[in-house]
Parts: sequence; structure tokens; C-alpha cells
Amino acid sequence: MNTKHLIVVLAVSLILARIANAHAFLDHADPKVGSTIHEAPSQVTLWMTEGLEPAFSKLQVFDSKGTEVDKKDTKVNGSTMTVSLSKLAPGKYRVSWQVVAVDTHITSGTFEFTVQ
Ligand SMILES: [Cu+2]
Repeated sequence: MNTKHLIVVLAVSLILARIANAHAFLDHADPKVGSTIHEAPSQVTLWMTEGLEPAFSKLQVFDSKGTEVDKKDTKVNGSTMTVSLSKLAPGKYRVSWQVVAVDTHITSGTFEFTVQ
């Protein structure tokens, strides 16, 4: 194998490693990450970077006391995930997500938003 071939093999290996690492992370959300909003939202929607496995993907919302305020009706559509909310009082809320991407990798995260 000459140097030229070696470089091509290395480049292909790097590309494959990249693809294998394409887990589902949060791209953006509504309400926005860290935002303060004036009207209580009726649902939370997350746009992820990869397609999700509906059976293993969960989206929950908690109030500042740790009480779950979503309606436990997470819906997954491709790489988008939505859950309905009960009527939110003003306060700080924490969104918690755990998903399995179509590549079978598990990722999770949390973020907050505030209702004024
Ligand atoms: Cu992955």
C-alpha cells in the first residue's frame, strides 16, 4: 500500500466513524431552550438531529417541585417529538428527554423554560 492509498483508507475510515456517531441530539425546541415566555404553552416540541425510535423515546416536563406536568402522550414523528401539557402556572419548568435514535444509540438531556 502506497501513501496515496493509505490516505484514502484513512479518509474513508473517518467518514464511517462520523456516520456511526450520528446520535440524536436536540437541534431546537418550542418553547426555546432557556426561554421566558408570557403565555403558557399547550405542548412542548423537540426537533432532534436524527430519526427516533418511537417505542423507546420519552419526553417529560416537570415543574420546579419535580411534579410531572405533561400528559404522558409523547408522539414521535421522524426526528420530531411532542408532548401535551396541562395548564401551566407561572414558574420554571424542566424538559427532560431520553431517546433512542434509529442507529440504536441512546441519548438524553434536559433544559428549562420559564412561564411568566
Ligand atoms: Cu448514534
